[in-house]
Amino acid sequence: MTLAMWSYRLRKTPMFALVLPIGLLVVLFWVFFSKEESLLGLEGSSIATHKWAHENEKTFYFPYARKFKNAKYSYKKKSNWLFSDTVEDNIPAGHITHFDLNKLESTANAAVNKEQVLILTPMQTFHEEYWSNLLQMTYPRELVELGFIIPRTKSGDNALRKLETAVKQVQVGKKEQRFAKITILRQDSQSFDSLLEKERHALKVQKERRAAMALARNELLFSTIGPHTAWILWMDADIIETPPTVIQDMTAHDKAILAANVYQRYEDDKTGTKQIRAYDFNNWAESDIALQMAANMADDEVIFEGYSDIATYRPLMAYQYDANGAANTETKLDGVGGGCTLVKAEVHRDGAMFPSFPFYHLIETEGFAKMAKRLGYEVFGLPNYLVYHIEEHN
Ligand SMILES: Nc1nc2c(ncn2[C@@H]2O[C@H](COP(=O)(O)OP(=O)(O)O)[C@@H](O)[C@H]2O)c(=O)[nH]1
Ligand SMILES: [Mg+2]
Repeated sequence: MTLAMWSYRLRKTPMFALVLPIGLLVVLFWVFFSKEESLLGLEGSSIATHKWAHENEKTFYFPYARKFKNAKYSYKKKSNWLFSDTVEDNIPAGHITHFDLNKLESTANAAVNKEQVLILTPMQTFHEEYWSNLLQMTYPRELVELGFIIPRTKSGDNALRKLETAVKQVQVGKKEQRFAKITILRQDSQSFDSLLEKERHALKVQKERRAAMALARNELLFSTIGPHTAWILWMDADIIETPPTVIQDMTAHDKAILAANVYQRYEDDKTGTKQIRAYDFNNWAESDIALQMAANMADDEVIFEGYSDIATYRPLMAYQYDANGAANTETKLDGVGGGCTLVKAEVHRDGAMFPSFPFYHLIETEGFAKMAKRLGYEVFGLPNYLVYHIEEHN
């Protein structure tokens, strides 16, 4: 149709002159403000509020729908005849994602601010109680990702099978019950097949075992942390009881690193009554004696906490529990365990990891706390906030 014919039609049918611009406005509104799944695969968010990487480059960008449907990515920038500074950027959905880490926050109001939490668990044994405890947590599941690393051992094979069954049940269930993402890794580094509690706690196997655990934790961390991760909750596979609000409660403290106090329920043999006892001795504050011991040690020697052979006189959080004290009491720590420890993702992103080698005579989670401190972060614990380790009968 020629231009002359267009103008003739417009003059003849004034309704057409009205309908055309309104139709155009409706289409524009639909493209920019539609809340439906957008053409760009930005599920649930409108293109209008999406921030494009090039916006910082001050170029004009117009996402033309048909191009995005059969998009090809090209690094070649083309200019446009209409807008001389236009950059045609053909990005297929999900091909390139950009995040502004300055805007990623880990705050005291994590759930309200929709902060994403990654729960990381090295898992040698799958305990039903661990899984049901995880499922009773009330932090919104769409904000929770899970990561597991399982050793290449017989017990690992067994754990993997059970974990996969449990995962499948939740992830094919109701959409709003699903976790945002679940990653299961098979360990690449050395692992130890199940040792009995007293065997694995024997001092002589500690260095090797903790070094292997450090590697497993690092493999897990570096394979699962995403640019959207705000918090990481380290939770061992044998932690079977936490308050349902554990993530909300712990994030509310707004600490770089925060450890819960790991206890154990048991039945007293003599009285037959149910009791609780301290379990994790890796949450401690530094003592002058331990520092002096470290100063006299050879470079590759490691101090382990909780062994009478090495009397460090470090104040242990495990013994600071006060049944009548406030659950939100905080205490400063220098070493932490991995039982139930919340970490702001920026701490790991800045480079704090689990040394598999003696780092200031510390290793694994205790070495991690030291490394975070060297990076300028503070480490805290909650002596009156209890979570429970499974009771092993051996
Ligand atoms: N990936 C992996 N996880 C392990 C290995 N050994 C233990 N774990 C897991 O690491 C966590 C801590 O180990 P655990 O033996 O319970 O240590 P303890 O509680 O300090 O005695 C638990 O979640 C275990 O299931 C291993 O060799 N590889
Ligand atoms: Mg354990």
